[in-house]
Amino acid sequence: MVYKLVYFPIRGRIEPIRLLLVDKNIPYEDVSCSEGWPDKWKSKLAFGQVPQLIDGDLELVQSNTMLRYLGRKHDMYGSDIKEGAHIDMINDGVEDYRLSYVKLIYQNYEAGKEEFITGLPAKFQYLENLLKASSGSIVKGKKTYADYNLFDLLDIHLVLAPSCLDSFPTLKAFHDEIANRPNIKKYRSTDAWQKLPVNGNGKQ
Ligand code: 0HH
Repeated sequence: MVYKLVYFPIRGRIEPIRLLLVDKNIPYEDVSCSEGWPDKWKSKLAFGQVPQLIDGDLELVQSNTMLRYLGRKHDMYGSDIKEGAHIDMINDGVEDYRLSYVKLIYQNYEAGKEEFITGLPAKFQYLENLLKASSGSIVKGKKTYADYNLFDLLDIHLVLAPSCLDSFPTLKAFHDEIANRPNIKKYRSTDAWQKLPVNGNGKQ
């Protein structure tokens, strides 16, 4: 059964899920909901929102639930409950930072961009410290579902502020390693991916 990913044709909240599947060579199909949104879709979605992951008879929404489901299913959730909790903790931190980014992009881009960028080092220092403590990974020697979410978070911030990782060597090495993994590199080098908007309102 091939996973179906229902979302708008943007990177947005589904990109970490796409990256996980691409890296692991797990087939999936993108299903665009932009045709007929909201009438055709909204009432069928558990919270009236996308992204949605369809795995046979399972229909999941909430992007972080989808990531954790794939993490459990494809062995990217650590090897015991303590590692699992550590992975969740970092993923929840990534979600907090993603929410600030989404708020900037959709509600305050022009007025807030400069101040937002000035505040990035204080946030990124926490992530730098966390990764440094595990030899540059979320869990030493293992890929986790949260790796793709953290990678995407760093990646969208690099689009916003290209020098934002310059003083964070561990985060920069983490980003470079994932960007250069063969399947991910190939996926991100396609014309289709390069043209895919980061967000739904044209701001990035
Ligand atoms: N907590 C949820 C999660 O993590 C949040 C989901 C969410 O905000 O999954 N979904 C939004 C779409 S993501 C949604 O369904 C933001 C992208 C907006 C793109 C719009 C148009 C793109 C056109 C190319 N929003 C619709 C709604 O709430 O009615």
